[in-house]
Amino acid sequence: MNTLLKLSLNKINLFLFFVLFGLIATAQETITRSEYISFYRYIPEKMTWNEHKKRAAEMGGHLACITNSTDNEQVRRIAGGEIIWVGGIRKDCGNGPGSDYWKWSNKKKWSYTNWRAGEPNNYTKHDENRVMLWENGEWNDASLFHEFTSSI
Ligand SMILES: [Ca+2]
Repeated sequence: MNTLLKLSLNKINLFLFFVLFGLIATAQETITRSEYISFYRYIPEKMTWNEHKKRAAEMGGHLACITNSTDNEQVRRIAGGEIIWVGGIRKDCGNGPGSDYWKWSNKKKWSYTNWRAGEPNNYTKHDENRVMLWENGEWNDASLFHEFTSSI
């Protein structure tokens, strides 16, 4: 094989390598990006938190677990002005706004909050153990026995 042909083949190989590398990188980026896009569905029936959790599981999903302001706004918008249950659960009897006291029902990281001023207040002491969104998207801790709509 002459040198010129060898050089051309090397260039083609190098070119193919980068094309393949590019395709893999693009595919990985698509997968990574899709993890950040959440789709929510509004459940208009007014039920307790546990009833909504059960319904979500039957539909193959979870109550909405909100980890950024975009998701919070999306959930608020599809609720159309209704108070709505989301997947926030108080870990134990203590009270505070952060991950020491709260977790998401689908085990997502507790990394974002939108508590209304003065919340969570555990108003009825050891009873306000779930998270609901007010009409404006602010959060409140409330008793799981209240009947609201939900988003999954
Ligand atoms: Ca409260």
